[in-house]
Amino acid sequence: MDDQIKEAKAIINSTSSITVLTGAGISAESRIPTFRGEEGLWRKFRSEELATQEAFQRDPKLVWEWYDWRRGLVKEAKPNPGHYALVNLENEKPNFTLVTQNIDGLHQLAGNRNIIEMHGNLWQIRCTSCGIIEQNHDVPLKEIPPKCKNCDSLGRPNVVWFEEIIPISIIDNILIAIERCEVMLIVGTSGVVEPAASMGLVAKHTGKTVIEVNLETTPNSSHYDISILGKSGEILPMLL
Ligand code: BJW
Ligand code: ZN
Repeated sequence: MDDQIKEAKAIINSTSSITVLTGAGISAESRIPTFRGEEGLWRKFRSEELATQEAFQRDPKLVWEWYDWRRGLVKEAKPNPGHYALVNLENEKPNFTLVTQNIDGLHQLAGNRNIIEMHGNLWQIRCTSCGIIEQNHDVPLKEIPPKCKNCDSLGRPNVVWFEEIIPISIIDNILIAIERCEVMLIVGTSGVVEPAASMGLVAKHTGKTVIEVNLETTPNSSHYDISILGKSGEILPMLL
C-alpha cells in the first residue's frame, strides 16, 4: 500500500469526527457522466450552458430533456464500492456528515443517512409559480416540460443552477459540520464550482486535516494535507 494511503488511513482511523464532501467523480464508476471534460458533454452542450436559469427560460424543453436523460442513467445506476466505503465510515464514526454536490441520490441508495445535498435532488420537481415540490420518479417523464399538479404552472428541477443561491440553512449546516469535524475528506470534485470549492479551504483555515481523493490534481490540491490520485471506487475501500 502506498505511503500516502497508509498515512491517510491512520489519520482517519484515529478520529471519531469526519466530514466528507463528494462530487460527480464518486458516481463516475456507477457510469454517471461527470460534468467537465469530454464525457460531460450531452449532445453538443456543456453543463455550464444548461444548468442555468437563462437556459431554462430560453428553452425549458431542452433543459428538461437533459434532466430526463440523466434521470434515465441514474435510474439504472447502482452505488459503487466508493459509495459503500462511505457507508462503512458512517457506521464507525459517531460524528459523521456527508455533504454531496451530487443530485443522483446514490449515497442514500448505498445507505448513508446523515447527508446534506447542496445542489438539490434529481427526483424532485419544483413549481416555478407556487413553489410546491413534487417527488417524481417517472423515467421517462410523462410530459416535457412537466406541469405543477397544484397550479398547472411550469415545473423545474429542484436543483441549484449557476448564479442561484444555495439556501442559507444548508450552508449553515455545512459550516457547522466542518467546524465540528477533525478530518475532512474531499472526493471526486474538480473544485472549480463555488461555494463547494472553498469548503476544503475553510476546513484548512480552521485547523482541520484535509484529505483529497481524485483521479487528477485540482486547483486546491496543494493546500490540502494529503492528495491521493486514483479512482474513488478503488481508493476509498482501501482507505476506510
Ligand atoms: C474522479 C473519478 C473517479 C472522475 N474517482 N475522481 C467566484 C468566482 C467565480 C465564479 C463564482 C464565484 N462564486 C460563485 C461563482 C459562480 C458559480 C461558479 O462557481 N462558477 C465557476 C464555474 C467559476 N457558482 C454559482 O453560481 C453558485 N451560486 C452562487 O455562487 O450564488 C451566488 C451568486 C449569485 C449571482 C452571481 C454569482 C454568484 C451555484 C453553483 C451551482 C452548481 N450547479 C451544478 C448543477 C447542479 C444540478 C445538476 O446536477 O444538474 O452543480 S453545476 C455542476 O458542477 C453541478 C456539480 O455539482 C458541480 C460541481 O461539479 P463536480 O462535482 O466537481 O464535477 P466535475 O465534473 O467538475 O468534476 C469531477 C471530478 O471528479 C474531476 O476532478 C475528476 O478528475 C474526478 N473524477 N472520475 C475519483 N472515478
Ligand atoms: Zn404550482
